[in-house]
Amino acid sequence: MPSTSIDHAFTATNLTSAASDPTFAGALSFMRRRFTKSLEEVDAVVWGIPFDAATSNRPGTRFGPQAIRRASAIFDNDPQYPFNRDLFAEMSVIDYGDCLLDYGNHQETPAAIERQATAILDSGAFMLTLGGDHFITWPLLKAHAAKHGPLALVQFDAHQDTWFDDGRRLDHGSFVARAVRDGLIDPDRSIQIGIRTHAPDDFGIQILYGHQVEDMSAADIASTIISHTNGAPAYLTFDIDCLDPAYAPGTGTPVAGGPSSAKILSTLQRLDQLDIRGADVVEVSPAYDHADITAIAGATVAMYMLGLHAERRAAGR
Ligand SMILES: [Mn+2]
Repeated sequence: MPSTSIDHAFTATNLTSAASDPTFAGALSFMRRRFTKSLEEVDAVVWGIPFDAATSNRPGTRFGPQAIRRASAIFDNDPQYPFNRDLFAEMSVIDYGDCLLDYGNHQETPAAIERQATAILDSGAFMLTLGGDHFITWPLLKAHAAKHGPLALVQFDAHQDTWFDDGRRLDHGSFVARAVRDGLIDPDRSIQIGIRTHAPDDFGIQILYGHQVEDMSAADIASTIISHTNGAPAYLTFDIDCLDPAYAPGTGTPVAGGPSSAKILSTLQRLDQLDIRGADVVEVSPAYDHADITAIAGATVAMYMLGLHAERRAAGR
């Protein structure tokens, strides 16, 4: 189809309807959603948190939101596979731009993220966050838990992120420890998928290790997630290093032996019964990427998260 408009991110006249910008041109918001700070009449918000100062190994995820937005241009005006619908036919989704942070004052970062996330959630919108390193999920969980109570954490990751935390350090490897300590998540209803490292604590969270995921079908993984969360309000966090480095080389702490993007996307597709109250995609680090492999994977995971939300809305859930 020839394009009938361009720069949908700022020329769109309403917040619904798919864009028809050429893949190679036009302003690069996430999936060409309108860039705006207005939260009126908004069903879902996509925004970026370009923060990587809590990274233990290779930095660079501050460029993640830009890379994911750019890669999302590949989703054109067609119905989005596998949902077979224009996700934006009835669901108004905006790109809120990025979280304002002071690079010289990182101790203020958690409060700044929590404050801006809370403002978004207060509008009633569903919030999808593009990271950034995995530290950002802690203040995001604080904002969500203030609204929904303790959440079932569904974490796709190569790492448990339960490392020691003294409450002051900024570490992308301890957000789960903090979330348990602060009562933001319910460990008994939480689950981690794709883990292939060891950390000192699991806090009773169920783990599907990499080798188990290798032996399981996507349907088995999804049904395990659904039964373990058992209808609880859930937060879905997707560390791109869950995927094998073959499918996501552009990340700071890659671990061999992970699942394919095909298997994990097939798993996500089956999570329509999960009561998702918020979601993020983190740890995309384009400096280590090749041919946008990782950015495309991250953008696709983010699109699936919106797709699951659109399915739930359409089903009246
Ligand atoms: Mn992580």
